[in-house]
Amino acid sequence: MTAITLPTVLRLGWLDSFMGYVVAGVAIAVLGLLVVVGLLVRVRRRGLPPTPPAPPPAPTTTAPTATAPTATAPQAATPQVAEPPAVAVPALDVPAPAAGRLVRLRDRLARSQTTLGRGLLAVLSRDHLDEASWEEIEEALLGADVGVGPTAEIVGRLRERTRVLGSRNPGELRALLAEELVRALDSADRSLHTAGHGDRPAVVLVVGVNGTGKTTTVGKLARVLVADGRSVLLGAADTFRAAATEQLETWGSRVGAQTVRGPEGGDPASVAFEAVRLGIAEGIDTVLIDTAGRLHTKTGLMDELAKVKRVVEKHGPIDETLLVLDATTGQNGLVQARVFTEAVDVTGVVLTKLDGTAKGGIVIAVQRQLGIPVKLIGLGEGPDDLAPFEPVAFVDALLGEPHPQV
Ligand SMILES: Nc1nc2c(ncn2[C@@H]2O[C@H](COP(=O)(O)OP(=O)(O)OP(=O)(O)O)[C@@H](O)[C@H]2O)c(=O)[nH]1
Ligand SMILES: [Mg+2]
Repeated sequence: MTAITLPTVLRLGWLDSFMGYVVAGVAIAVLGLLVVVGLLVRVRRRGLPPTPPAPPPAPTTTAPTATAPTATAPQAATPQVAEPPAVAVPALDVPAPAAGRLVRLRDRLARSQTTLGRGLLAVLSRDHLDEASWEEIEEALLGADVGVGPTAEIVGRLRERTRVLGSRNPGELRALLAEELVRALDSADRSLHTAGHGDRPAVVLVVGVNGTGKTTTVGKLARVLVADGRSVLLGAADTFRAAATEQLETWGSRVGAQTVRGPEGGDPASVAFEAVRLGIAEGIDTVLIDTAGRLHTKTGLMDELAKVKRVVEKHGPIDETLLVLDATTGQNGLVQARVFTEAVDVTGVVLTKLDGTAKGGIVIAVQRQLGIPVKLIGLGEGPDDLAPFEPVAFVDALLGEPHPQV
């Protein structure tokens, strides 16, 4: 037990005042610390980029050259880049891979199957194939838009082979027919040149008359490329309609691709040029350029496209020029196609709307009459309804029922 003596009391008094000093000291230290922390936070804030300003109000003017102004906006005539919005980024789509799409989408060719597949197989399965039967087969092929030359060739070979083989088994006949249709489509290089060149992106120019599906195809193709791990930039060189640019931007934003746009009525070639320039600067893999399908005059459109091509090629050669044809327009599409092939070097055809026609045979006519390979086919309005064209799978879908081997 400790006795409380005078010296102890004196010592406690000293201790009290000492504790007072300690408390005061600690309070001052804490205060000082708070001031220092406050100052540090302010200095750090100054070093960080400013928080994004509130988006500028939507322009209310309807003047063709007035695009949404920003602090660093170039002149109205200069193409602008629409990036996916910085704030509240919507979840990006995850497109389906392109491989095997034709097989997955084969039922979209159902209408073609009815005309061509079932009709042909019914005739071919008859006990006796007389002259009238062969004429029916010819008519079925012509009716499916296969075209006069290829039809004569296919029927000629089929006649000869069935005669030699004496074949009447439906499975064998189907296989023979499939072989001849595939043969009519084969021997073309269908590879799509979309891989970048290291120092610059691959450039794909998409052309065709209005309404054939160019913008939709550019959007779908962007998805295919993104699904394959490529970076993609879109050029909205259809400055004929403002809505065309928005349509393209919507496709791009769904997969995180930027769109370079110009003012409505502006120079399509300068938009295309700027798109490729930005593609080079940003190390993009593939630049896809959408064009107008209509101008005031037809010759004007061809001149414009030739100019787009010339101007873009200042950056380097165009890798692919895809002509989009609407399969439902049948042989008319072939007439249009010739006009385009004269203006720009078409390297491949995209045949759209094959889901909406019984004339799937147009694929054969396009390739044989134009001498240009069909590289992609459109089988619907959905975002992933674009398939690489594969003759065997296509013919298989066209003929309907499965068969042992082609
Ligand atoms: N059924 C079907 N519709 C398609 C296909 N491809 C495109 N379309 C539709 O065709 C219409 C026209 O497509 P766009 O891509 O705007 O055609 P465009 O060639 O860009 O037209 P312009 O810009 O006016 O020259 C749209 O309604 C598309 O959804 C397809 O493969 N199948
Ligand atoms: Mg368009």
